[in-house]
Order: sequence, then structure tokens, then C-alpha cells
Amino acid sequence: MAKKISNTFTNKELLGFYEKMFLIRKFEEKAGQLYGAGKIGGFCHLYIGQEAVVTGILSSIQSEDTVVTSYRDHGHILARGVDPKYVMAELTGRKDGISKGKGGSMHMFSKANRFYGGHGIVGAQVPIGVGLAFAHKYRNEKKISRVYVGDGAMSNGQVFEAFNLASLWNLPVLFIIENNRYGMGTAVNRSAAGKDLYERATVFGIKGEKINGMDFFEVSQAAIRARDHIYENSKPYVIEMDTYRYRGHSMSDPATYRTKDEVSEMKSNDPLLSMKNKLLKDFKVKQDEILDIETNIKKQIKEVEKFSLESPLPELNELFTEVYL
Ligand SMILES: Cc1ncc(C[n+]2csc(CCOP(=O)(O)OP(=O)(O)O)c2C)c(N)n1
Ligand SMILES: [Mg+2]
Repeated sequence: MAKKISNTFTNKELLGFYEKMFLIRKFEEKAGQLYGAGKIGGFCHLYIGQEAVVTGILSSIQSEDTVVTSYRDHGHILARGVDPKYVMAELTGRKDGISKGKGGSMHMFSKANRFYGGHGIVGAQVPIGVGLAFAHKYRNEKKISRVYVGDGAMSNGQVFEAFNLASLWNLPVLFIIENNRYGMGTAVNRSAAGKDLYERATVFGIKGEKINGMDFFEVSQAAIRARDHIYENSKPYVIEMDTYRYRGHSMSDPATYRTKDEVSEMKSNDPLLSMKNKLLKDFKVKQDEILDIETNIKKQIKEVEKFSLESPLPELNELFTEVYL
């Protein structure tokens, strides 16, 4: 049975998760602005709309657990607790960036925070995440590897090879399918046969489910169910998140392949708004407490912007470090 979320978290903890969602949203809006102003170069994939997924999963994570995802990674590294100023400085290509300004939007990384990227090759993070799970098991660690994968990547062959090994070797891994309904401009029903994407993992004997990924509470409950299943059975688990990205695939995508009505219908289920409403109504949180959080984050984002524009460019000799020559 699913644990009741109200019994699991205090109001203070729930406000902490709301704060994280709000931080990710405001960070991404600022990144979009800075990109438009020419301050960020290269690719930039925003996470706006999907915040309930990463925050709900976060509610089930221990600090030593490992996480790996694709190039849509800003929200993920923020969720792992990396200071947003180092993430923004990475976007602006500066010395203080979390990858020393050399990785950019797609290659965020923080071993200290157990965040293993940030991967530009579609699907490549899945075998990496299974490798992390193998390491946890081999070393007898009580850790879980969380592996995020997009709906587009779910047709990539190496993903199935990774599912096979994860199940065969009973590895402690949670696969999180972020089905935001599009892989670049292609709707999922135009690229993927069959019914639900998570069934592509269940055929390998991995237990799983599909849930509403726009709702923090639903995601959190499923994440806790998954964690308990992995701990109790020493077997992998898969959750498919029904979610949505509000912006185009990347900054150069005007997203003409979908209707305005579809976008506004999805926005009416906004994950931040629905969490805020539930906190006020069901948990009797005070409006002022939420306002305080929002005001502080807005202030923090201004400081983050300043830091990311004032940090120096990397030294020239950085061109030859951390690369295979
Ligand atoms: C192996 C490989 N093939 C193609 C691409 C080009 N590409 C970049 S993103 C993308 C779509 C992936 O969509 P999805 O997995 O749904 O992730 P989302 O962008 O929706 O988060 C493609 C095809 C790539 N980067 N790597
Ligand atoms: Mg997608």
C-alpha cells in the first residue's frame, strides 16, 4: 500500500520541496532570458513544466544515492543541491561553472553531490546508471541509482540492453521515464509502438507503473513505493511520468508541431500551482510562508545572474585539461 504523504513529511519539509520547485522554475526562466540576450552559447534545453518529477523523486532520495540523466539537466543538478550560481556560471561558460565552463548546458556534473551528468547522447545515461547500480551492489552499499530517460530515448537499443542486465543481475536501480510527449518535434505516438513506455521494461521482469508526473504528491508516493520495492526485493523498478515541457525542445525550437490549446491545457495542471493550492488548502500552510519562499528565491536568482556574468572566462590552458589527447 502507498504510504500517505501527509504522514511522511512535515509541512516544513513539504515547503522545502515547493521551494526547490520554485527555484528550478525561476532558474530556468532566467536561463531562457540570458540565452535570448546572447549571454549563453551552444545548446540549452529547459526543464520548465517537469519540476514535479525531479522534486517528487528527490523526496525519496538519500544523499549517498546516485543520479544520472540526459542533457535536460539543470533542474536535476539543482535538485541534488548544487548551488545555482555554479550551474548558471556553467551556462555562461565561466571559470566558476560546475564543469569549469567547459561543459555547458548539457554537461552538468557533480561527483560531490552524486550527480553523474548531463549526457548529450540520447539514451547513453541509461547503461551508465545501470553501471552505477552495479557498483552499489558490488560494494555492498545501501544505495539506489536513479536513472532518468526521455520518451524519445525509450526506443534506443542500449536502453533495452541496460534493462536486461539490471533485471538479470537484480541491481538497485530506479528507471524514471520522463514522458513529456515529444522527442524533439516528434510526438511519442508517432515514434513508439505499443501502449505504455514502461511496459518496455516490464517485459524484462522489472516491476513498474505509470503515474501523473505533474503532481508532486503522486510522484513522491510512487518514488517511495519504488524505493521500498528496491530495498525489500533487491530488484529494479520503473516509473513512467506523464509530464510535459512548456517550452520547445531547445532554445531554437518554436514548437510549431503542437497546438496552443494543447499547451494551455497542460499549463492548467501546472505542478507549482497545484502544489501551492494543496499546501494552502489541505495542509493549512499560510500564504505568507509561501510568499516569503518565493521572494527569497527571486532575490537569490538575481544574485545568481550577477555571479554568472561576473565570473571570469576559463584560462586558455583549460582547453587541454580533462580531455583525451
Ligand atoms: C544517439 C542520438 N541520436 C539522436 C540525437 C539527437 N537528439 C537530441 S535530443 C533528441 C530527442 C530526445 O527526446 P526525449 O528522449 O523524449 O527527451 P526530451 O528532449 O523530451 O527530454 C534527439 C533525437 C542525439 N543527441 N543522440
Ligand atoms: Mg521527450
